[in-house]
Amino acid sequence: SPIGIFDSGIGGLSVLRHIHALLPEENLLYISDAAYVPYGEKSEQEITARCMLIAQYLFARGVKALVVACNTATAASIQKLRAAYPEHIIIGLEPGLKPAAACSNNHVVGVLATQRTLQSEKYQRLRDQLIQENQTRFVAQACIGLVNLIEQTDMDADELQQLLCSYLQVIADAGADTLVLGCTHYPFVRENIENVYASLRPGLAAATIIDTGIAVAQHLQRLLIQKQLQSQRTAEDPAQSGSIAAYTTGDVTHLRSMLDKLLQLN
Ligand code: DGN
Repeated sequence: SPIGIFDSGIGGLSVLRHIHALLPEENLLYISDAAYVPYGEKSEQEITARCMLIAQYLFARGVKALVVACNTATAASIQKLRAAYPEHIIIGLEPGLKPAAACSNNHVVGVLATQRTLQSEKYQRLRDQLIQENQTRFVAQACIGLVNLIEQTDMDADELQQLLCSYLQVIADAGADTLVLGCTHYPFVRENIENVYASLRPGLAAATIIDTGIAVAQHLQRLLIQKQLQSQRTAEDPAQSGSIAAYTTGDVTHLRSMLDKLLQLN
């Protein structure tokens, strides 16, 4: 049976590619809830309603594990999803504050995420705990509009540059040497983020970028092994393994072109 992965849009594909690379024999079923993107500016109730509906659909399709490949949806709904499906593997995405605090030399960490993620209790609790433990300072920036920009097939490079400059300036002023990509859409503009950030800190070493996509794939692998649910490549039917199927509540043509653009699987 497949692994279900979903996001409000194409952001979760940045997680899917790590899962596919680490577990190439698994069949993946992806849902882009593009009719409802962005989640970041919606209420917790609205987001939870979407997550419950998508989880219900994916479990009905027989997925053996569910990856909530969206920080916003995880913050809003993971507890309710786990309560509704206690017997299933459900993995969420969270901004990598812990690895960032461990990596930062000067104990100043910049966090880029959606408004909803930064306002969530889950995020604030973890941040406060780490502030106490590590004496790390977290400079958070809600990147309103960035998800919508990344969702565009013909993203305007100047617009992206301007948006990143304005969002990264505060973080650069605070002197952060480590940046957390706290939204699964952002890895797709990782290079742009690195370049803009470097340009705002002339003469300083490049920042460390934290993206939890790989760690999530590894966590999923561990759980599958633990529960003996991992797929083996069968000699009789090799075509049956490693497939990727993607569905959307939005525009199919858009999803198809984004899959080609972002995944470049072969
Ligand atoms: N990709 C989502 C996340 O990781 O938070 C955000 C998408 C959104 O809808 N704002």
